[in-house]
Amino acid sequence: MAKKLVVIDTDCGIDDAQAIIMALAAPDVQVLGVTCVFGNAAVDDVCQNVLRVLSVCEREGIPVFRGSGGPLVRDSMSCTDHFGSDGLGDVIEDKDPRWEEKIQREHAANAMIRLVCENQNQVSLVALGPLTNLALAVRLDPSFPQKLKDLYIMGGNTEGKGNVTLCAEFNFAMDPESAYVVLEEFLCPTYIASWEYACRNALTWEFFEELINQDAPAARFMKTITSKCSAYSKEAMRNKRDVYFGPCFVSYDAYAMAACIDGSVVTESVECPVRVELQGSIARGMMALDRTDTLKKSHSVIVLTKCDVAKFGRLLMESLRQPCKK
Ligand SMILES: [Ca+2]
Repeated sequence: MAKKLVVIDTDCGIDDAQAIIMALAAPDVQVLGVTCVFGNAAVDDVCQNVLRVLSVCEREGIPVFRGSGGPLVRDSMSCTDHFGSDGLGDVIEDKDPRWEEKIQREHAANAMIRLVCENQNQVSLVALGPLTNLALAVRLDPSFPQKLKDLYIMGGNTEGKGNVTLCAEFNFAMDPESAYVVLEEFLCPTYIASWEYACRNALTWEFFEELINQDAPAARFMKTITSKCSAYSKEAMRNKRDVYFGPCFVSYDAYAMAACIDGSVVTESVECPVRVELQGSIARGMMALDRTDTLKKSHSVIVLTKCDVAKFGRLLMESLRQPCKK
């Protein structure tokens, strides 16, 4: 059987690392490239984080591309340091001084377009960070979205609950204009793993302990990068997620990746048009679901709502037993 072709766009924080590792572990998935964008960390740190993840899984042959270092229009919001200032928990000391030589010269947006043109209607694009590179790609090549097989996005929210601002989710809040452009102009089949989808299908902290204590390099890597990170400290849980959903372990980006790798992980979804708020004083970056067709949009997206948590957990658990032979 032909492998599923995937391009991953990432702002590589800890949950991105988990999602990338999940893609690398999937036997029927071929990752054509990883494109980097600012978000959880500055884009140069993101590039280094991706190289690190590929190295842990012994998959250094996958090309890595540097993309946008900031949002399209307004100034960057200050980073929240959710996963430490370097995005991977501020624990990695042996940084590779020659990392820049390992990054491809082609810009992420150009690389995306090329990889998709070379494999028209066969590539799934999985977007795990702010959507800036995707917005740039559709401006460079307006036919880019129609050449995609499908698009999976971790981002946005469905209940008006925000995690960085009152009403907006991190990836969309970091670059609302790009999120707007992508949700208006990418007319390919689009699947959205929102913040609430991830939180409502959370795993337990007991599961997390079992996950990171497996005897394999990728699991040990995950244990290291989560070791000093407040986002993985059960005691320090006073964030918006815990206020809304109670204590739980949520590997946000892995939900979008799992949906791409194995569609049967998603057990319920809602199909409707969506739009990103750009003007609101407390809701800028919020995704609105138009279930009554008020906006008269011609394009609907698939908003994921329920997940087979046991199946998702198995995918995550097995993925950390890497490197493995494919
Ligand atoms: Ca991310």
